Amino acid sequence: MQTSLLMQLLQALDDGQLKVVDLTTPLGPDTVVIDLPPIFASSPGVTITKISRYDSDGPGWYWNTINMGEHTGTHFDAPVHWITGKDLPQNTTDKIPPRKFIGPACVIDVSGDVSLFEDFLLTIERVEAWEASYGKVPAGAWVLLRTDWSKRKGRDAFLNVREDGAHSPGFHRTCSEWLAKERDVLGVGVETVGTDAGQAGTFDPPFPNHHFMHMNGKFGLASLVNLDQLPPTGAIVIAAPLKLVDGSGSPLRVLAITP
Ligand code: 23J
Ligand code: MN
Repeated sequence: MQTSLLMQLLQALDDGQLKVVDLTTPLGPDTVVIDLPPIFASSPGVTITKISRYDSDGPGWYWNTINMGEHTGTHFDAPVHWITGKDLPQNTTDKIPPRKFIGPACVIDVSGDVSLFEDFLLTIERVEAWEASYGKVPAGAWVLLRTDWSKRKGRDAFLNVREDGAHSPGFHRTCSEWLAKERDVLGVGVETVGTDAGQAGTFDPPFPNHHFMHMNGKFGLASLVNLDQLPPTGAIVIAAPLKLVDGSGSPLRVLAITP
């Protein structure tokens, strides 16, 4: 019997031909938030306070109030987040067309390089080498940078801040601009706290990945986990931010469906 595409998808999930991989880190008081230089305002950590828990404040129900910055934990960066994207159409979390919340994943594994050099930056040449093996990055894809950075446990190891600032991998400015313009990606996703390298505040322009991605209407995903469970190609990513009115981003659940 002919079943619909969507019913075939569910059947494949049930029989194990496809699986769901959770690319999201737990969101709670221990979630590590970016540490900008003290001259800039900082984003607060996560606080969760009880409204009631089957008690006199609500005898039959449990619920909490949550407080955090938009860019906390596994989160989405909208184009309006950066000044270069501030005047683009449909640049906020409530206005992005929902079709853009799902796309194919191109996973570039640079974990070996990063284990040797914390400040590793992805270059155009490196993506072209990946393309020689796996094919051209298609328009509308998420480029996910697998660094294994999410395996670093604890705030100090994860942020890796020294006297001269944070040290963590990212993208060379030319690569960010090329992925946005020449490959027309949906955006980039990373395992680090933000989509720019730790030292990117010192680059020209500062934070070049944010600068070029958001200038071109592209998105970011930060603090992803489990990228080591994805194939280089063949998975799809579902990343739908909260529909915050005028939002610059939001925490979200990021799911991959993999063969
Ligand atoms: C503000 C300023 C610099 C950076 C960031 C935010 C992020 O990484 C972010 O979460 O978008 S680098
Ligand atoms: Mn962000």
